[in-house]
Amino acid sequence: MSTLLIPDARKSNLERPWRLFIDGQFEDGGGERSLFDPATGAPLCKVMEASSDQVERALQAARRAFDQGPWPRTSAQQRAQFLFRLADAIEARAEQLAFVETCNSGKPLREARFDVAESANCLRYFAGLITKPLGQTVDVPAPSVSQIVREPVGVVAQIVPWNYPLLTAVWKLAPALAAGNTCVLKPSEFTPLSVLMLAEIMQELELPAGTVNIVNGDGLMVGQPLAESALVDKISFTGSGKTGRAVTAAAIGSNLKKVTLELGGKSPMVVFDDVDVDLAVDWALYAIFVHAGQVCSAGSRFIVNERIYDRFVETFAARARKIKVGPGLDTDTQMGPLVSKQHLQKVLEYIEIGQQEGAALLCGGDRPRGTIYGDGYYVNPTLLAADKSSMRIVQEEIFGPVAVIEKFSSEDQAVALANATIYGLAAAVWTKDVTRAYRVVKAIKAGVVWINGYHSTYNECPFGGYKQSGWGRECGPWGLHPYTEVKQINLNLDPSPVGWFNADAAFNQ
Ligand code: TXE
Repeated sequence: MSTLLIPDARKSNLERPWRLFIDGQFEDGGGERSLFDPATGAPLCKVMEASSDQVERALQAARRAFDQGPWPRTSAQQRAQFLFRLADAIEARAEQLAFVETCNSGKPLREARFDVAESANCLRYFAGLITKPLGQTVDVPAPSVSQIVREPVGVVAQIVPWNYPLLTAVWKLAPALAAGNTCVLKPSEFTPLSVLMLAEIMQELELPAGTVNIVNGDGLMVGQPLAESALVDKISFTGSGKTGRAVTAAAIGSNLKKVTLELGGKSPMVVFDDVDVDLAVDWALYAIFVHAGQVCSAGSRFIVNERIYDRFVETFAARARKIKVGPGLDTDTQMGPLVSKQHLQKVLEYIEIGQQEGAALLCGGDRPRGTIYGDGYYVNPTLLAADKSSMRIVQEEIFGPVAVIEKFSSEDQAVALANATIYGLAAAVWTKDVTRAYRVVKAIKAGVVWINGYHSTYNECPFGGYKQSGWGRECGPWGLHPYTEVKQINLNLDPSPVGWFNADAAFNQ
């Protein structure tokens, strides 16, 4: 198998220097990394990566741009206009962006197209939001009045992962820019391409120099210095719990910069026995196999009532076996490869661990065979039956096309199983009984709970986790506020002598 899957005419989108974006200019990096096509395992392109000096220069540029540059001093309306133009420009280049996203991350083209469209929507949402009232006045004792305003935090560092390279970046850049901050963003070392294209668009639209800087590279060389830097006022991170802890420790150990974390999950889908089983299975397949399970909110634990358990398993396994696994650029593909060879190894290891722990393999567990797959990083849709919630495959985030299924007999047991991990990002409840649905929703500790659905996320609504799934929320006003500092401005309308030494008078001020 070869890179022929990537049509020659479109290869030019990939075969060019991928550089760093610092202080409004693209520049060569201090090092270089080879990227591989997840669909074939063949070399894709090379990307330049930042040296320590370049990371420092990017931080200095963002600092200068915040302290002296025009962006934080523009009106909300001007910032909104830029974000609207950026959204239009993304849409004008949607096909190129989606193509590059698929080549780099492996996700099916239609999923990449969705991500690009959502990125434009997200920019428009925050463009609209920032021009709406954000402040308040508070009725404090006369003769003064307090006004509460929100100001940008300052320099924001943003570290994003490889599963939604463009969309997670835009989820962070859109509110940060709307609020008037300046940014240094580190894409994942595996998937920097679409974000670099975004930087090209920002440059064409003449975003003031230093407002957004993109530094490619790995976690230790580039990510850690961002978390440690005293030039940074806030850091927003999406990735694993382990790295999230390292980022937080660095923030605490340096200048106590503000921290927002989105750290993935092990999200349950609870299915009661009054549902249409075929329909519930349809959604369960979507919950786990979209983007091959590499989704922080993936429905990776099915908790199913014992009365419909066998039928659920049978239907799920039969349909999972029919999912068309293949290269993302093939429009028939329903599920693409995993992002990298390292990640493929991790997912295969978990399938092995599960069986060693005593889980029954109900479907998948292997890799698809055939010339079309080359050395691509594919795993077939997999379902494992777990009988103990202490199993590692129940507790740990696998982040691949691997779900576990557990059985329950009572509502209390279903809730206990749903809550029995360290995570609390998302959950779903499937039942026709609306009273029961709300009862269970209230009992589940998760940042988003879908009733008779899965995966719907909205730019307007908060996304983030309870427990060890993170700190804070993204999207909606909840996603904008962490990019602001709150300031109370108190105006004394009648400054008479303070009367500090006269207890009664002071009390009446
Ligand atoms: O994540 P990391 P990895 C989970 C998922 C996956 C596992 C490991 O279970 O299998 O994490 O993936 C940067 N200081 N999620 O190793 O390390 C890194 O370069 C600062 C869930 O890829 O968390 C990348 O840009 N930054 C998740 C980003 O952190 C550091 C999405 C994420 O990488 C750093 C991805 C350091 N010391 C993985 N080390 C989700 N929440 O959706 C690494 N990085």
